Amino acid sequence: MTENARPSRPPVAIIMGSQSDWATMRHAAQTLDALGVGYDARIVSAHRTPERLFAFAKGAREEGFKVVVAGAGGAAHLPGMAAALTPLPVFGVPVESKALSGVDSLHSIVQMPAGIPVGTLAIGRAGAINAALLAAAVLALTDAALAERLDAWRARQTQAVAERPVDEPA
Ligand code: RP5
Repeated sequence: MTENARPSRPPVAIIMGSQSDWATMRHAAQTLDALGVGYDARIVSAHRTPERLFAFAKGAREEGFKVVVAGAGGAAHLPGMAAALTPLPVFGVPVESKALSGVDSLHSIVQMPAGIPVGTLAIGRAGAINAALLAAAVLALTDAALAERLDAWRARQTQAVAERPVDEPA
């Protein structure tokens, strides 16, 4: 297969520990959609599917991914284990857990030992959106058209902020 005939591979892998994480992680996907950045979203559980995690993370660079966005909740070992197994940048999203509101997820992801970094975002939707924005910013370093789309996205966000608050329906 020639280089041109090869189907284009998405640069971002969005992985999550469970189907239940998708309600949060879909915000990362939607943000990448808005920026025209390709992604592949997969369920990869560090605990329930460890072999799948190893296969994914060890092969992620060869698959053509450039950045990994990893969301998990509770005993959230997925981002850290993925970071241990791939040289790609990993952004971790702590999913809000029922029992401890995501503080458990945050602590599980953020306290990595020196040498294996995970760029850890906020708990929940904000973290998912910002992980996608960081992934896009990394890709934009070598993609001028994406850099322009990212600038435009931020400009639209700025323009959307009203100068004064209004009463909202209760
Ligand atoms: C974690 O356990 C997942 O990332 C998810 O946030 C949490 C609960 O998973 P389910 O029991 O809803 O599948 O591994």
